[in-house]
Amino acid sequence: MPDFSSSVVYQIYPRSFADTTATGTGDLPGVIGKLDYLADLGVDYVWLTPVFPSPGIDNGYDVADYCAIDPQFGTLDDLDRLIAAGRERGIGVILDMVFNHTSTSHPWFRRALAGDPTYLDYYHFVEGSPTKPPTNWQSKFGGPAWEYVPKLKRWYLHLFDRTQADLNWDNPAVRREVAEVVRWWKRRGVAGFRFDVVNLISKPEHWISDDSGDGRRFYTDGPHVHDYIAELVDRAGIGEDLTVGEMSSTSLEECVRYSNPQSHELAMTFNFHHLKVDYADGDKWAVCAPDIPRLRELLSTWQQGMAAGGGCQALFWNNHDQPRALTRFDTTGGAYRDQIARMLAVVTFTMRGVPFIYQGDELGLPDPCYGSLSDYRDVESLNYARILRERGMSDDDILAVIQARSRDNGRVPVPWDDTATCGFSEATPWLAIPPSFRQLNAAAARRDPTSLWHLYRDLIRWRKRHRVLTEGDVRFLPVRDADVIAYERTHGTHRVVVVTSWCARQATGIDAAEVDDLSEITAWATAPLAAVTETVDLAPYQVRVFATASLHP
Ligand code: TEU
Repeated sequence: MPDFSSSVVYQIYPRSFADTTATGTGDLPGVIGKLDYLADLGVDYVWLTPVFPSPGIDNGYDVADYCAIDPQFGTLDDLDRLIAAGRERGIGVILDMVFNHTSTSHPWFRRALAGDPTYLDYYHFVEGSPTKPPTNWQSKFGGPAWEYVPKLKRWYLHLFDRTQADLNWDNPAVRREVAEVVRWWKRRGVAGFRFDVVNLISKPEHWISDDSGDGRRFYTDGPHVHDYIAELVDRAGIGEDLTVGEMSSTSLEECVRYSNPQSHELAMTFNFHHLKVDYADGDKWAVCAPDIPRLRELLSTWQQGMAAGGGCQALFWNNHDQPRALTRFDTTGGAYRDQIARMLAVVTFTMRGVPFIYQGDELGLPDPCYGSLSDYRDVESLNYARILRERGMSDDDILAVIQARSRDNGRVPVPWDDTATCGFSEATPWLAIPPSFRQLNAAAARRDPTSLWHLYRDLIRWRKRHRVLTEGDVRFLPVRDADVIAYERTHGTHRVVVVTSWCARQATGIDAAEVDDLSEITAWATAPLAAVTETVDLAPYQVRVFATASLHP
């Protein structure tokens, strides 16, 4: 399996990227039109979240046809043109394959509903009484994970929305079908694949209720998941391509196995533990300040553990499901937005793994903080607003939770210029663009050589030039302050030390001895650099980078 550690992936949420048809939603020609922008930034791959025909209940993660393009995004011809235009610029296209479930509008599910036994066996249909679901499992979007179909006198499993029915991977026919879908896209020239919640595909042999949780312990990293993934990769012939599995509530040991080349499974994995350090008691809907010692422990455990086990991690702070990291790690309400954005960027490009940029990271987009619940669109947000209301929470408190947690935070259309709709669309955008985004537009960022955008561009180039950043060992360093995280990368005689502050006060970072053989890279400083005497000290949310002289940009 090739080593992807010097590659950089840029994630596009096409609906919110660029609209060429004045519909208010982005499309594939919009992506083609921005390829020069992406080539200039220096990325190697673009990952498109699903663009397949879909009723759109979960914005495309409810797929109704795996081998076509939803007309709202364009045509198959547009995708072919995107692949070709990307190739001319050295950019590969990664598609997002959602195989844990299909939309209930998918022909397979429709045939199942019509009672066809072949297709009933494509899903998890279980006979039973209308009042008693097979288990007490909960959907990840809230409410029970089972839906009753009176006509069939059966329940079907849906770990997400009720319109997203889980596929039965124990059925060999299902495994053949999905492998064939991947082969079909690969033949069209697709360079890689992201597999949505792929560690949930293997369900337990028996349906058992969970007396101590929501059921996830029974189906997360389930009994045959490694075999099924290895089989899929082999059959589809994608062992040499960039493959990344999205792993829900997983463990380090499992991710080592999914991504160690010897397992012949995936090139890398996403995990989310580092983005739950602001969940009170692990509850996404209970907001608390980020726990930085916990973040340090997680980053160090995963970075060092993946290295020790020969696994590979996707490095990311944002995606289409997450509130923007620069807002969630900011305890001051926006005062240090630029500093935090720069600090997160440096961390992304100096850790071990494969860096992923999510659209708008390079512009420093914050959460939009809409003023009303009616501004939010996401199915998960709307479900939870209802659930929180049923639990007796006040409207103001619900709005505050949704503002902090909604997946729409990451889905706001990209501001390309400072016009009323920010150059995203000539129509009203499907999700409102807050006026403040006008100042953060891409055109202005590219004109300003000191902008965050240029830092991203510099970091991409810098990482590609130095093996210490791609192949080097990683070790977390002892810190003098609970809100500091520091680590070193080493490769032969080369060494880089990164010291970061995650708080809005001055902090004492690490002992000066850790950097006494290195010199500081001053080009990316976000605040005056305190002299290094006994310790390396940090201004609010500052990042300081020290490196062997030959590594300086
Ligand atoms: O997300 C998986 C997933 O579980 C989440 O990130 C989810 O949004 C969060 O845990 C809820 O709190 C993937 C996709 O990225 C997401 O957009 C889809 O909605 C989901 O799978 C279902 O396909």
